[in-house]
Amino acid sequence: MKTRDRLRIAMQKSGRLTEPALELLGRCGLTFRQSRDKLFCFGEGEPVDLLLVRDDDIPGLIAQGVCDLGIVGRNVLDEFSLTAGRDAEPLNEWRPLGFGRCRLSIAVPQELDYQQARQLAGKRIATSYPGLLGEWLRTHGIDAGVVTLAGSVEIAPKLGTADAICDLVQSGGTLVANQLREAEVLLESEAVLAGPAVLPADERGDMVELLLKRLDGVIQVRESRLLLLQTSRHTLDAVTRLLPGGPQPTLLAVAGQPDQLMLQALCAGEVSWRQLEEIKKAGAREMFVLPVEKMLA
Ligand code: PRT
Ligand code: ZN
Repeated sequence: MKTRDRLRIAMQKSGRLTEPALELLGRCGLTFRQSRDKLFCFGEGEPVDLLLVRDDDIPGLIAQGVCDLGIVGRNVLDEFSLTAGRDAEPLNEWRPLGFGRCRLSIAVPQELDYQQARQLAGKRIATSYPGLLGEWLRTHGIDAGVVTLAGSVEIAPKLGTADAICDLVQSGGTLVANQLREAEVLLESEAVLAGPAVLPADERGDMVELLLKRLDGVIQVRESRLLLLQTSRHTLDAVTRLLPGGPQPTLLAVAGQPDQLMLQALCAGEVSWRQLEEIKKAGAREMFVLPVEKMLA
């Protein structure tokens, strides 16, 4: 087979991951001309094209070598790896991408007094993730029935086709609406950049390396926050101890107030209201949390 000289990335055609994936690729300098049938998008700047498909098809397309990379939920990638069979090309999660967060959980009817996993023994659990559920049941030594359904898993207990379900949960609203309660979390998921465990040894491999570097820069900046606050000198230690991880803060004098300092710290992740309230209690005031747009160390 003739090798391609352009990199091909598979992503979801229309769904939860579509917009954030396109946005992320855009930030990495990849823009696309959308073709009419919308299956194939030609990359404009870099030699990178997109294939727009159903998310479930993405791991298989990579394993077959039709695409070099894919943007897909960890839940779909891991399920493929567990069920594809030994002959399939092994896939790797190259980067977590920080969107499409959800968890794969077992949920039980609210009226069940659920205390521990052993109570699932002998029950029928409906799921679209038989690989991941089967593996979890095996590692926990639980003998339960797995009922594989393609969709509408959450109504199975009401229909009497299962006693519990194993499905993706985000806000938990779907579970509540179906009188179900989350009992066990099997997998924390988010969108990931998936690819073969061994990258192609030609220009496409170089392009993947370049893309990974750009992604790292984009992800690092996206999660960084600049924290600005004022504190008096005698509360400085207490305030500094509570700062979320990152390099040493910068201290600036405040004009006309010799006891006051302005503190500036780059934080590696989101700063929550709780954290801010704790820092304030330690003596900080005038606090600002700013997003970081670009960073060049
Ligand atoms: O057509 P195609 O097959 O491509 O799309 P799809 O319908 O299979 O996928 P889509 O767009 O629904 O989800 C794509 C990916 O988004 C999933 O594989 C997950 O990795 C991720 N994701 C994040 C979610 C959710 N959050 C989510 N909440 N996928 C599905 N859900 C569903 C879940 O199945 C349940 O029905 O939303 C419901 C639960 O949501 P809450 O908020 O009520 O808990
Ligand atoms: Zn799907």
